Amino acid sequence: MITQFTRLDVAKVAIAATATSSDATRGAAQPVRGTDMGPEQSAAPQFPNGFYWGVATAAYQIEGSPEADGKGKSIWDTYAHTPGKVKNGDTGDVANDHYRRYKEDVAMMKDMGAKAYRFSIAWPRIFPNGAGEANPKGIDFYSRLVDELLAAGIEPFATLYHWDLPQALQDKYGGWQSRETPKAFGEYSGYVAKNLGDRVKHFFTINEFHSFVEMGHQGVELMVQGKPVRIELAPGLKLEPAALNQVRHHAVLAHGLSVQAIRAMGQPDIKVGPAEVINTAVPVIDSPHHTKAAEAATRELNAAYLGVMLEGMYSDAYLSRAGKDAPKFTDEDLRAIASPLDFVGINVYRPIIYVMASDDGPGYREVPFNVSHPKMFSSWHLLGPEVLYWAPKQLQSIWEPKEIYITENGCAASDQVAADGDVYDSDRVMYLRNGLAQLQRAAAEGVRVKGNFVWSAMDNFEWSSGYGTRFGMVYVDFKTQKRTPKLSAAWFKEAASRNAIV
Ligand code: PNW
Repeated sequence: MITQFTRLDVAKVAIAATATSSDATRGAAQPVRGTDMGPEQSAAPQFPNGFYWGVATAAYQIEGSPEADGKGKSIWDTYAHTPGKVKNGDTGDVANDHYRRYKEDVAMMKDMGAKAYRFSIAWPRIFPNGAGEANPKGIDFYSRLVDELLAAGIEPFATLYHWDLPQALQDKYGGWQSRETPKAFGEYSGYVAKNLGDRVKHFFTINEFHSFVEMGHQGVELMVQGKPVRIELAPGLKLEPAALNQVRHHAVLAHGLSVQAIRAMGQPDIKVGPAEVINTAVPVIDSPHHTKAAEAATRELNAAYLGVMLEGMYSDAYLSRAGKDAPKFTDEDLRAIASPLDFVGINVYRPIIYVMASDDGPGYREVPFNVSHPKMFSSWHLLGPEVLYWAPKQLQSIWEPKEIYITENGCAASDQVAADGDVYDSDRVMYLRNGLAQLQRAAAEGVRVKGNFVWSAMDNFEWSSGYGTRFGMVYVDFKTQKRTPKLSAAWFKEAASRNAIV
């Protein structure tokens, strides 16, 4: 009990010290706060100077205007309009009407204290048929958005593929089943870099390889609190193992060709990397024995995506698991896939598995989630804030990327506008505070994390779950398009302004 009281007292002092030092120390180099507390009780340092406190969205989830200015159809236009695919028959036809309200949305992000914005570019706005003739009105929209962001002092980070494949490529080639799609993606990437690269200095190639490949081409089933949860995304295929492995390979090949095209066509100071949902094995016990085992597990869990991108080869374990269904590839493919990167972006929502060291098998074994393990509001979202420590820590230790971005983290909540007009998303504040404190711990230990993007800047179209699953720090009334910042937006603003959580 005595230890508990002491910790509580220390925490109170730390909070008081943080409050008084916030304005004075903003931007200063790693100040030591609360020096009167004694050496072993001093507060954790801030995030590094210039840390990007960002927010994220994706084109199909917010833009609406599916036919404006010559846009072609994407596989999400088709999928959402297929009866039974999306909850309540919701579609992205209007979404947040961001295509027309982008100025208002940029102003809102500025008000929240966001220093960076990760948005995605809709490929079928730029190439309505996936390849061939570009549509200048498509790139104009993103050019205006980028100008608006820069004028607001918000750094633009653009994702080239956030799942809205041109329908023409699906129809003509079977989409990601063909090598034509990575080739077309390379050309599209080069075109965008050439046209926006004078102002956009950070590009992410592809968002969540693992999600759109597995959930879009087979469907994924997870056990959460003892119940099965099935997730599907467009195009909603159910491929055989060999075809699925080939889609995986084409996805990483597209990334590699995109990196090469950006280097060839864009300005030399452009930085580029992927934005992958890293499958993180979290050690249940914090001893070197178990943490090493967890690292080995994480490396293997990501073999088909981050592994091949960062090592230039598929792991033996992956290839032997795949057996006769292994992907077909050339050495040249591997060289392209492993093109040197400036950073690695990772989306981090939850631990994928907990592990312990083991003398059997690969040196680790999975520890099952207890049925009572807490979760957040969306069906798949088991809670484990420490994953925001382990994911970047393991990423750095296994593959040593130059820089790391957390390209997404956040949670859904049952948000409602209260009688007084505010939205009290206490669970989201809890989630962000605990997760980002873990990220701060990683940064304090020398993990080269340069920024974090909260998913999401505002409520939006949550894929197959539709509009009922709200991930925003800003509430959106989808009938009136009114935006209302939630409690979490106020929390974010405060944390961003002092560049620290604790
Ligand atoms: C990401 N999981 O998807 C996407 O990048 C976003 O577009 C999406 O809105 C956001 O996270 C929230 O879902 C995920 O099952 C989908 O662990 C599924 C999982 C994680 C992320």
